[in-house]
Amino acid sequence: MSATAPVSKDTVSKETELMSGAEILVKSLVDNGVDTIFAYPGGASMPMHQALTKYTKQIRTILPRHEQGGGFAAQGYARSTGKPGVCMATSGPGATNLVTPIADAKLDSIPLIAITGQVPTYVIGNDAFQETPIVEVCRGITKHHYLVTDVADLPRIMREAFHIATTGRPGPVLIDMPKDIQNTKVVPKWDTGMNLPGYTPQARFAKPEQIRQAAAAIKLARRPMIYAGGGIIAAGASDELRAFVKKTNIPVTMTVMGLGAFPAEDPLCMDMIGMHGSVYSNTAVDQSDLLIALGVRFDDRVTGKLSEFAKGAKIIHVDVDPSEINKNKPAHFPVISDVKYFLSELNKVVEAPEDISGWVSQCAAWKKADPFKFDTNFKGILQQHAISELSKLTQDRKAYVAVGVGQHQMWAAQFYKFRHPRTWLSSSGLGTMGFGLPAAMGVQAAHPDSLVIDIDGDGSFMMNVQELATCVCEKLPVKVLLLDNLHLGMVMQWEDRFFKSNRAHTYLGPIDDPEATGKGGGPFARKQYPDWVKIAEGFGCQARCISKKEDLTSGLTEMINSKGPYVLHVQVPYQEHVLPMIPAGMTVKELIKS
Ligand SMILES: Cc1ncc(C[n+]2csc(CCOP(=O)(O)OP(=O)(O)O)c2C)c(N)n1
Ligand SMILES: [Mg+2]
Repeated sequence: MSATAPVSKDTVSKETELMSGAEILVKSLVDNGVDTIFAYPGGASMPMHQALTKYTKQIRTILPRHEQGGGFAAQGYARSTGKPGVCMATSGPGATNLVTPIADAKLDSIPLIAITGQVPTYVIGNDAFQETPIVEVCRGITKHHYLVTDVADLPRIMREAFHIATTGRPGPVLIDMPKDIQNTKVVPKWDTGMNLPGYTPQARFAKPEQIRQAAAAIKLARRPMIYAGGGIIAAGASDELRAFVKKTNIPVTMTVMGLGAFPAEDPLCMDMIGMHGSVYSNTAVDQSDLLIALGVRFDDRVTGKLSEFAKGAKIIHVDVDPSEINKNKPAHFPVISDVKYFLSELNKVVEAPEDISGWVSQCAAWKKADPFKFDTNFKGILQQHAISELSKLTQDRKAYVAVGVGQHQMWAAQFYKFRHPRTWLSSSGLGTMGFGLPAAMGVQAAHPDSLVIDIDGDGSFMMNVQELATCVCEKLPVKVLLLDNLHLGMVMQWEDRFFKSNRAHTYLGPIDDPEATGKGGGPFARKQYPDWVKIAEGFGCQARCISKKEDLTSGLTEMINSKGPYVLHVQVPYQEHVLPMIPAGMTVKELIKS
């Protein structure tokens, strides 16, 4: 996205023509390359919807069934393409329904443009009908925000919004559009520049001296590890990372946001790190003497007890956001830089460490000793089994996988083999249940011919199940692998581990069932609730329910090959725990394996 986006040649209006604020906004979207918007209308945003109908050739407007769904769909679009995702809502309740996707985009550094209708400027502050001060509400969860009070500012604001959302560390930008501004007509001045003093992300490139120092530290390392995060994906630096590993032979672990940055099948891939990461990645980082941290933020779900994390290692920390450096863990080699630039410069000079063959074989031995595993003798279908089978069945194509939040999310991270950046979509920082289906919908809108799968939990799926209607009506053939354990599994796991299995509102069936208080017994929940096949079919979606092991492959194959949206409801047990696990705030020494 260029900072000085050119004025579109394909204009609906002439340059001298009067345009309303709403039309200026929509034309700015077109000029910034937007081809899809997820927008739910209301009184305060109707002019913008009317304007959208003038640009149907350039922009597809998708009507989600809930603004939160629209916000996550826009994120799905953004996460899978790298381009900004755009969503729109009316004032008041429409706007507040976007708060969660905005907060989510902030924590995962996703470029999102959120547009809200607002009551007219002359009643702002009056508690007018459907008024919420959405800029105030979102102040702490946006990268930047605008309340537009003069229509003449709009071309500049739109240019700035796209620039800010997509440069440096990406993030959400909110544009609040009062209704009178939408309706005011002016002859827009398109060639205005931006006015962003102090915002200079373009200046963030490693200095030659820093590249030399990093190369020298790598040459001397005996037990180096690469710790790669979402920054690699955001910067489009996956190829550079692969080239770096090829040159240096250093093992790689990834954060949950980094999955896909490095191919799972590579022998040097140590898979995911952190609370539910692999035993071998956590062990290797613990034992390393040089930690090359690329586009990561030393999140507590990765580090556990900070003072013990990578205690014996010197740390090279590269991040485009200066506020990340030394935030959680002091770096010996702090580098404020675009990570793609850093790696491509480093790759020109870096040499492999002098002798790490012993270390590399040690890492391989750790990997062999403690793989992610599950009970293959289990009579029914285990979540892990369903996911690894799906992974096998889709490995020859570039499938996209979105998830909800909970056990199924962590198992997907562990058992689905990701090879390509931007194919894994997880609400990682905010951990928002309900993310999976709408995110998958947004991916499908961006990649109409691709296989897009939402691996979901029953609790998470319920939170945005209404988006099945969008999938059906907008012809977005998303597949849902619904791993139904009739529980809020991840919370139940913590009950089992830390609260003596005392069930406290983690059962998703009727409260008079013994299972509601943990007295059910048996691996499966006794009653099924709700009837997911009926729900899916009610939306006009194909669906099937399976519970037997022998039906797994045929069920998955039918789902994958179906033409339209499809829900494969899989009944799974609820006793299963996500392992390994390093309890919050602890260290690899306290890692639970069984
Ligand atoms: C919006 C929201 N509310 C609550 C939580 C807390 N939470 C985390 S995981 C989880 C359970 C998720 O259940 P489900 O989607 O069925 O997945 P499972 O763990 O059973 O695989 C809950 C309640 C959350 N992450 N997000
Ligand atoms: Mg569940």
